Amino acid sequence: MGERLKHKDKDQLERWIGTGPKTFTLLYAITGDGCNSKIFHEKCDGQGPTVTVLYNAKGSVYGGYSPMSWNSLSTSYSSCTEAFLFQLYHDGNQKATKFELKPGQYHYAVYNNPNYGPVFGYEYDLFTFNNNVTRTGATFPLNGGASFGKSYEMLGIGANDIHNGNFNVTELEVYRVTYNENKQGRPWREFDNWKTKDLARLKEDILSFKLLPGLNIDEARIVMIGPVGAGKSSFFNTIDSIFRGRITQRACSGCLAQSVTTRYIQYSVRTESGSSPKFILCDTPGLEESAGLDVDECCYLLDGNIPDYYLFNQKSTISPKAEEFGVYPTTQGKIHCVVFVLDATALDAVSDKVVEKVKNFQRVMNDREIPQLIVLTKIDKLCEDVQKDTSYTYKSWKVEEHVDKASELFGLRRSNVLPVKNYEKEELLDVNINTLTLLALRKILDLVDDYMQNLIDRQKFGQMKICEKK
Ligand SMILES: Nc1nc2c(ncn2[C@@H]2O[C@H](COP(=O)(O)OP(=O)(O)O)[C@@H](O)[C@H]2O)c(=O)[nH]1
Ligand SMILES: [Mg+2]
Repeated sequence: MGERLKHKDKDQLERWIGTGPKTFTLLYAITGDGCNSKIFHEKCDGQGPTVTVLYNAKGSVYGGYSPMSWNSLSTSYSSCTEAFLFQLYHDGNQKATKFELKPGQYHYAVYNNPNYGPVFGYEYDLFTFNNNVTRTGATFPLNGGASFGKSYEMLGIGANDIHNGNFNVTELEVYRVTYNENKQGRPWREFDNWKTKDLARLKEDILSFKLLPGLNIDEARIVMIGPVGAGKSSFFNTIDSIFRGRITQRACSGCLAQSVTTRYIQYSVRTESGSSPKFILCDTPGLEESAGLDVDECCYLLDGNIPDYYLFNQKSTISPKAEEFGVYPTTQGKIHCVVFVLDATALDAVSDKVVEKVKNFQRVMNDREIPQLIVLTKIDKLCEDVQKDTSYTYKSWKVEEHVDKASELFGLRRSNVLPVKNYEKEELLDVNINTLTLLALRKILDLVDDYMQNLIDRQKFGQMKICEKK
């Protein structure tokens, strides 16, 4: 039986219930078990706290939480203060709202009747179904009813804004909710080593990164592309700070409307002891609808034709005839990995034209088999828990939601979307910020390694002539 309730929805319910980490076990689903009160009671009676969730074809999701077991012993109300109704989505849009019991209505929290499905509130705020409901096509026209607002405080939200004005559902699920002391908000991405010693290991991993022999490439060249103010310069500064052991500000960062970075600048990183990890980060001017790189410039950049510290001219594109144009780019000078840097709080503001521009860039990147990832910045602004403690990142459903969104926007794998929190106001380094950043960097270097292996194969099978410097 497939669960329809998403991970982040469970997290939201867990927070509303508010008594610690929970496990949700699916007990009953009408699509698999049938919409039948006898079956509902067989599966759900005596199971302790449960959550009932209704889904309709319009993408609305709502329901109720009962801290008490369902029973079919008699027809009676059960009394409590902690039951609540909720909505999670309306018309497919997230709308997380909790509707609590009104004072004086605690005796009518839930209603048990052997012939009814789950019922909440006095005659009845939410009455799912009576006896048996047969499926009509993909939906179940529930024969109960919703008179929201009798026992539960609906905060001015009308029934239409919860169930779209009808009671047809595509699914109704009941989950048992149990306390799970081993679970501290299940992460959506696995990683539990947020300790200083693990950070040291991560740093070692990155410092020991070497390019495959046989390619004559000493350093991986990673280019950052993204809108003005996305945090490209800050991402470099954050990485640089980690290796230097103090907050550095080598790349000029700020919040001017026009791009602070107007040059193509390549940065290498130096550790406290003076060694350098084997990568170079390349900063580019901000990507805008009518400014920043165009597709030709993007190709020149990828192919290593654009020299370091080149000042981009908004009015004209660099030409192969230009004096500074690198005519014999080496494999070393080419770009080996592209990182799109996006502000997590501004994903909706990325215009269709910018997305189209990026899609065109991706075409030329794919032609060259260059791996692409997204670094998603400013996640501290998305979620208070992350702001307080960056190690909460992989548990935050808000971050997860924005990772999903960014992955869809540019059509890249979810696992290649790397949430980060850059140094901006901090004066001191933080283990968790460092760990999250280095996890992102390690992933980037993993993809560089894959790319290099492909280069070796191209060389081996003679598909691509690796261009060497004269
Ligand atoms: N809160 C927060 N602010 C950030 C973060 N990354 C960058 N910023 C701020 O966003 C602004 C723009 O950053 P910048 O690196 O100059 O963006 P760029 O134009 O892409 O190079 C600066 O004021 C940064 O301090 C982040 O992760 N969290
Ligand atoms: Mg910049």
